[in-house]
Amino acid sequence: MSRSSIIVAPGPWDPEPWRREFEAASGGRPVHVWPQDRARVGDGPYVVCAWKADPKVFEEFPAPRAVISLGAGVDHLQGLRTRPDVPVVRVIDPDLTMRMVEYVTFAVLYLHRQIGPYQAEQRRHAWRPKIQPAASRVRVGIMGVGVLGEACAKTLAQLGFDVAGWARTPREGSPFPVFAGQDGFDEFLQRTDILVSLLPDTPETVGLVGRNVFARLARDGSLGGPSFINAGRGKTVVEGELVEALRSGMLTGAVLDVFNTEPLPSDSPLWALDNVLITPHVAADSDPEVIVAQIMRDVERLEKGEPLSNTVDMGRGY
Ligand code: NDP
Ligand code: OXD
Repeated sequence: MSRSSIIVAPGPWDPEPWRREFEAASGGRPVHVWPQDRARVGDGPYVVCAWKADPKVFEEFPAPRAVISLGAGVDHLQGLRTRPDVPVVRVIDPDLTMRMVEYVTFAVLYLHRQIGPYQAEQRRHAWRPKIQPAASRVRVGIMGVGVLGEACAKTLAQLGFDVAGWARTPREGSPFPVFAGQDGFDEFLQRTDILVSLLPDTPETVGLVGRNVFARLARDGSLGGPSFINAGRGKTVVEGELVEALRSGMLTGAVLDVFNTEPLPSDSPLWALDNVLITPHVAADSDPEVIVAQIMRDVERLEKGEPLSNTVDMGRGY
């Protein structure tokens, strides 16, 4: 098969590092950054490598050989759900996975070691030791134990936390318990002190996490109440109900990286809550220096007619 041009549409990200890495790794294939290079794009086959790009890119390039997400999530490619003819590929990379493991481990330890309250006491010059339970007495429940959730679960289990996962489909042979579907949801929530969401944004998960979920978390835990970490997708959470749960004490705290609207609007009540730590969607960034090499291997596979590495079932949504 003939070689493909590479159309790079990195949306809100700085395009220059992507241009640089693609040009260095493309083996002479033409690289066009969209929309900046619009005028230079010629005819011939192409792949589109995109991140939260304006959907207009697919009006201008309606017949890509493949679409490659520059990140792990593919919710930004929802428009392709009706295009089963176009293979969609996502990033699975140890660098990105480790970044998420770092973030989730940090967030769990932040809540477990009660760092938020200690920071508030430091500001008041107050020396007030709290009871500090061992990790083995803290039950962490991870919603979404795919590539990222499973890696986080294994690291947290190594640190001694009592970890379980929740997934869409049952699985066997997991080193930690995995509850599945609506049938396993109650039992999973009732044994969870720190709830971590690494769910993708799909038609099934939108608005899944709200009052109804927070109310079912364990109240008999060693940390005095349940808490929440979201590094998956903001749209899986009913944000008004999250705010209410954090104000009422239904949740003792939260560490949040993703939101209904990003950037988080300056008038969001979340900013002002003392028991919330906010980061601006940085849990696991895509590093062009490592991701582009993986993408180019897939482009070569495509051109040789070989199966692509990490294709996504867009009908399922992840
Ligand atoms: P995967 O596709 O590998 O795993 C998704 C997991 O979610 C699977 O365990 C899947 O279940 C589960 N799941 C999906 N739908 C449901 C459902 N309806 N009910 C219960 N479980 C469900 O994704 P990754 O682990 O690689 O990434 C997860 C998400 O993390 C990404 O989609 C992205 O949104 C987000 N992300 C955020 C980043 C950040 O910086 N904040 C960076 C990278 C990713 P099953 O195992 O049964 O298929
Ligand atoms: C991703 C992200 O999905 O950064 O990769 O959110």
